[in-house]
Amino acid sequence: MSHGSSPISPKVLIVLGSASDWPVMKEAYATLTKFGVPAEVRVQSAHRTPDEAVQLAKTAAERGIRVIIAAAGMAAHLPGVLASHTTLPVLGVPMAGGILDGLDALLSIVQMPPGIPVGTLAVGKAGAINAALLAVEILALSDEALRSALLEYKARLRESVERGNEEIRKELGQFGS
Ligand code: RP5
Repeated sequence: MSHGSSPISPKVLIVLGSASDWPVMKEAYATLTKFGVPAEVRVQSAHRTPDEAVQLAKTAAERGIRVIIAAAGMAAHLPGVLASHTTLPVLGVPMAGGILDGLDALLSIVQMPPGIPVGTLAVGKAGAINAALLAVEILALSDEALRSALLEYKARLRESVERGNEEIRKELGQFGS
């Protein structure tokens, strides 16, 4: 699966261990799109298509990719395998499902041996969104416009908390600071 037919070369590569991860991981793609960051989506499995997954990691940097986001569930080896074949930062997103409902994937992704880091995010949708935001933050280190967009995003988050605070306190008849 490849998304974004624009001629702009993708800066972030999102790799899914299975097409079944897409309903959750499209949140990452949507978040990157909001920041105008071109992203490519591929389905490659560390277990079912190991050669293709390795090839994807080995060629990512030369294609202009700056950050890899990898999502996998169960015995989630994909982020670690990709990380072992590239010097690009790899952000791992554990997928829920199976009898351990994501705890298996979380531990598989987070417990990397020293030498091969994988930045591990939360299980599921929160992790998908945060992986994209972290990728934007990494890209923003050398992109002033992206940094401004992140500052605006945080200001909007603050406003939404303030709105919630006011609504609940108004409902309870609690006024003042
Ligand atoms: C993992 O196994 C995938 O990342 C997915 O989360 C999980 C189940 O895959 P399917 O059986 O739905 O293809 O490799």
